[in-house]
Order: sequence, then structure tokens, then C-alpha cells
Amino acid sequence: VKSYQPVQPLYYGWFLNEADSWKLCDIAKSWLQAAINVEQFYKDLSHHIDVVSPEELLRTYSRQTYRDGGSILHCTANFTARGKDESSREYINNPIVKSAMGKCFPLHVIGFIITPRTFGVRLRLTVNQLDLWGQDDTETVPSIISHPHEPKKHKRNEPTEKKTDKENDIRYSLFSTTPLHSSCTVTITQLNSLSQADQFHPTSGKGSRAHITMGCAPGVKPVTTGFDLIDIVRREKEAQSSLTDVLETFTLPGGTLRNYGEGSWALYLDKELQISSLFSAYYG
Ligand code: ACK
Repeated sequence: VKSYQPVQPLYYGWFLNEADSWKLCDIAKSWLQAAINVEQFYKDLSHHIDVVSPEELLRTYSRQTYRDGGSILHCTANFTARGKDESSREYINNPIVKSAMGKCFPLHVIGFIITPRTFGVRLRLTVNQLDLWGQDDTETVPSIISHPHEPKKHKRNEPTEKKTDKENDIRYSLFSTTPLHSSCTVTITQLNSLSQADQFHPTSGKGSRAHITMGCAPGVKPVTTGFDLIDIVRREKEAQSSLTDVLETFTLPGGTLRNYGEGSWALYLDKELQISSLFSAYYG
């Protein structure tokens, strides 16, 4: 008699509906555009990425490296890699995780991170979400994606397999103007102002890696967004404890943009956004 093993998920996370995914792409695009309008931001980032115009910088982050085309946005709660190790199996069998499956959770968007590698949405997790959080917030960045000391330009890569124009337009470009038709309702709402005291270090410790990858520079994998956020959280802490180091900071309507060095920027929203999400597992 053959014994069958259950298929284990690749990762668990909070998934947006399709309409919210498109809406958040629009919102993110507006903020990226607002940042690009700041001359120093464009100059600094284009020093690290192989782009020749603000328009090209706006188009540089894509979701091509997502296997499913990435039209549904999500925040990874735990990358279980099909139960590859003991801790992943513990997570998969955790009764709190099992009972959360299919339940709704509000996601709180508090800002964005923009680096030569990734463009991500930064989240603040609620207490209930922290119970489901299984990512390592202090994971050391693998050396292949660590910050180079010398500016290193990310070159445009040739696509590995040829995509049709339609696929490129709709599924693979982050900022397509032709959203897929969806019967879902947009659930994004604006919440209260964030407290002034927390402005430049809004998250730290458990859950501070929580993000939604909006797009990656050519050849960069989505896992990099989490590493970039870990690095920015570390730089925020350093800036907080250093009284002399004044970072380049720009006020935008509704937010603040800050330069953390080596092409890494954080954008802090004055008011957080709330989006509905569904906790689930992704099997690939
Ligand atoms: O943007 P993300 O959180 O980064 O969403 C994707 C998702 O899993 C599917 O690829 C994340 N991911 C991939 N590999 C890892 C890893 N080794 N550790 C943590 N998260 C990962 C990726």
C-alpha cells in the first residue's frame, strides 16, 4: 500500500484581493512618482541603477521574478519552503496558524522603501498578526545581495523566456494602466495620523520585516525586499542613536522621504492606510 504525503505550502501570508492589489499599485506608483520629483532622490537612485530618465526609473521595478506573474499582492508571514526544516513544520502544525486560515485581517500600510534593488510597502502588524509572524526580522543579508560599498548599477537583464506583449503589459509590468477586470471591492481606507514621535522609526523588533513587495529591479528576487527593509530598520536605529548624523529629509504632501545612504530611501506616510487581507497558504 502506497503512503501519500500531504503537499506542504511554499509560504503563508496575508493576501489582498485583486481590486485592492491594483489600487495599491496605483497608490504606490503615485508615491514613487512624488519621490522621483524630488531632484536629489532621482539623482541618488539613478547613480545606483542603470536608468537614463525619471520615466525609466518609474518603470524599473517589476514583478517579473514572481512565478505566478504577481498580480495578487501579499505579505509573507512565513516562508515554509514546503516544510523544509523543523521550524517550518512546527509553523504549519501550529493550531493558531491552522485556525487563522481563511480569516480576514486588516493590513496597515505605514510607508514605502525604495532601494536600487526593490520597491516595497512597509506594514505595521497588529498583535493578532504578530502571533502568525514567522519571518526572521534579523536575518543576515546574504552577501550576493548585500550593499556594495561602491555604487553598483543594476543592469537591465534580458528576459529569460519570451513573453507576449500582452503578458508583459498586463501581468508583468507593475504599473500597467490596464487593470484586470475584477468583481472584488476596493477596501483601502485612510486611517489616523501616525504619531510624530514614531515618525522615523515606526517599527522595530518583531514584525519589522513585514512588507509587500511592489516590484524588483531587473534580476532581483522578491526575497530581497525583506532584506532591504531589515537594513533600513537597522539604519533607522543607528540614526536615532547618533546625535550628529543628520540625514537628508524631504517633506512631501502627506509624507516624508529620507535618505539612508547607498541608494536606500524610506518614505513615511503621515496617515496610514488600511487594506483587507485574507490569511492563507500559497502552494505554487
Ligand atoms: O516579497 P516576498 O515576501 O519575498 O514574497 C515572496 C514570497 O516568499 C514568494 O517568493 C518570499 N521569500 C522567498 N524566499 C524567501 C526566503 N528564503 N525567506 C523569506 N521569504 C522568502 C518572497
